[in-house]
Amino acid sequence: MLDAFAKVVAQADARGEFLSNKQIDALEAIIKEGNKRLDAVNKINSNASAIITNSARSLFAEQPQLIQPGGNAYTSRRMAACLRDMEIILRYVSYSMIAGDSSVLDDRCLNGLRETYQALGTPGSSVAVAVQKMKETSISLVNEQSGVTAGDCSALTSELSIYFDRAAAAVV
Ligand code: PEB
Repeated sequence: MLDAFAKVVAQADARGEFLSNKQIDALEAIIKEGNKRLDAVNKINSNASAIITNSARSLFAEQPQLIQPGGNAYTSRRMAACLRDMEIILRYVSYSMIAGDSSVLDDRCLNGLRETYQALGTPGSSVAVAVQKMKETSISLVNEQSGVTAGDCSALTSELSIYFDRAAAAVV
């Protein structure tokens, strides 16, 4: 598991080089936007259950076959597993966001997930839709300016998008 700083150190060390100016500039940007990053993660964490339940509700409205007999989320046990999976994915996205690096998401959540879903008969493409819905909700929450100092969050929201997109692409 790496964060943005450990990542460039590992890359530079593999080549036996000092950090490049470009690498230092990227780290400087992370430091400068540090408070915004914390606000963004805080916003996701404190709204996690709403992000999950609203996204799940919207998925099941679009794909009602999932919750009908024979559907992969049919029975409350499977529904609970589905909501839990969404929570796990959102949690690892939030870890990546605080770390500024996707390795924690890749290594501890997405690695082998497609194969797990294939074995379970869980439709990965539907999981990907749920992840995209969590992405949209999370980004609009991060862009809300209430309760935080107003500022430009475009770099942070595009980074956040990348983590959700990685999760969605890993399950289809
Ligand atoms: C991944 N999900 C499920 C299982 C595992 C995971 C390992 C099997 C064991 C269990 O049921 O607990 N676990 C999960 C994860 C990590 C992990 C991400 C990462 C570290 O350790 N079904 C749907 C929807 C979707 C869904 C499309 C969006 O119809 C999910 C939610 N996952 C789902 C369901 C099950 C499951 C298991 C319904 C139960 C399937 C079953 O038992 O038949």
